Amino acid sequence: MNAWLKRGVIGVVSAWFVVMVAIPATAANFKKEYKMTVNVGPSFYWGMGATKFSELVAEKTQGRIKLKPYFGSSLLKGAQLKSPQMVSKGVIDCAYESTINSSPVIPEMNIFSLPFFINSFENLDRLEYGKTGAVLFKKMERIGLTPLAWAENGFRQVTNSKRAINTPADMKGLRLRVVGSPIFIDTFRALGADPVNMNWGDAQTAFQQGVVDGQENPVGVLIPVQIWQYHNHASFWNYLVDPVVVYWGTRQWNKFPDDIKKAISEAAKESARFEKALCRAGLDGDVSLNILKNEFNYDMEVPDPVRYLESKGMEVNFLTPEAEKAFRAATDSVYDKWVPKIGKALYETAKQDMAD
Ligand code: X2X
Repeated sequence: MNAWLKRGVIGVVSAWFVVMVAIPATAANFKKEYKMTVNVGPSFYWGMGATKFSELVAEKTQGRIKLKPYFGSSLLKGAQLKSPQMVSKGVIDCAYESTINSSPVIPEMNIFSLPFFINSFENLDRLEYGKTGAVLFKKMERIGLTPLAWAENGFRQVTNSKRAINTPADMKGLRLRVVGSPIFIDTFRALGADPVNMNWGDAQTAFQQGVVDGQENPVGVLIPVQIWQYHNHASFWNYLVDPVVVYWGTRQWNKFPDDIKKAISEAAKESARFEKALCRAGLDGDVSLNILKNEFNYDMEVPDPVRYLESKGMEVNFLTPEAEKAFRAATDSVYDKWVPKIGKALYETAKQDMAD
């Protein structure tokens, strides 16, 4: 090979090398669209958080990453409990999902579903940002998920068309739609109700047709779904809380260069702060309303969810401290069965986080 030709070959080879090395940082290597699964619709508070996340991802990556929310678990044909497996396998890239929907795969997530265990936003934050949250994120990492932020669905309240629920006796025989996570069936059976498992996608038809007497969900779901169309009683019993985690499939995540990882992580955290504030607005004094106004320039449409439900004709009641004790006592069997599944050590860690 003459010198001229040799130089040419070296030139081509080194140009190829530069392209190959530089490629992870170019758009060419990204998917046209990344898919995000969300169990609820876009008008639900948690759906609004997912939309905010995709907007922030576009903004913070200068349009290099397009993340599209697929609402109503449409990528899963409504099978909401399959989100962690599908993200872990890489069939879906990312999720903005309730911990309830990952609890069948990650039993430790049931720590949030122990009845009458975590009863305030302060306690929830202590868990999420304390040792408990760190353990849960480790569990997610072990099954190929990269957790990015804690968002929220909220404290779940029961609504029904029969009567106000003030004492455990009021639960007797109520046919209630619950999510298909087994701890819910155990809890409602322990309380004397007649729970039925149903995916959220089917639940709305069940409410319309009066197949069930009631259901349980936080205000960020009750208001968008206009629950007053079906139920006239709302019992605010804060019996358990439902966080949402923003997570990405690790195999896919690891293909991103560091600047993209950083941008997406920041977008997840910022959207989660917005979304948590939507879910807590009017339930934590002025704290969340001020976050929305001052940090996001957002005026909450429903600044007082309890009054709002009342204005729609619902009768809203709250439990007395004695009633709450009676409900907690009625669910002892749930603790006996579920604390070992969650892990006694994690249960103790959660108690410790709340005490600190
Ligand atoms: O199915 C439900 O009730 C919902 C929408 O709250 C969850 O996805 C856990």
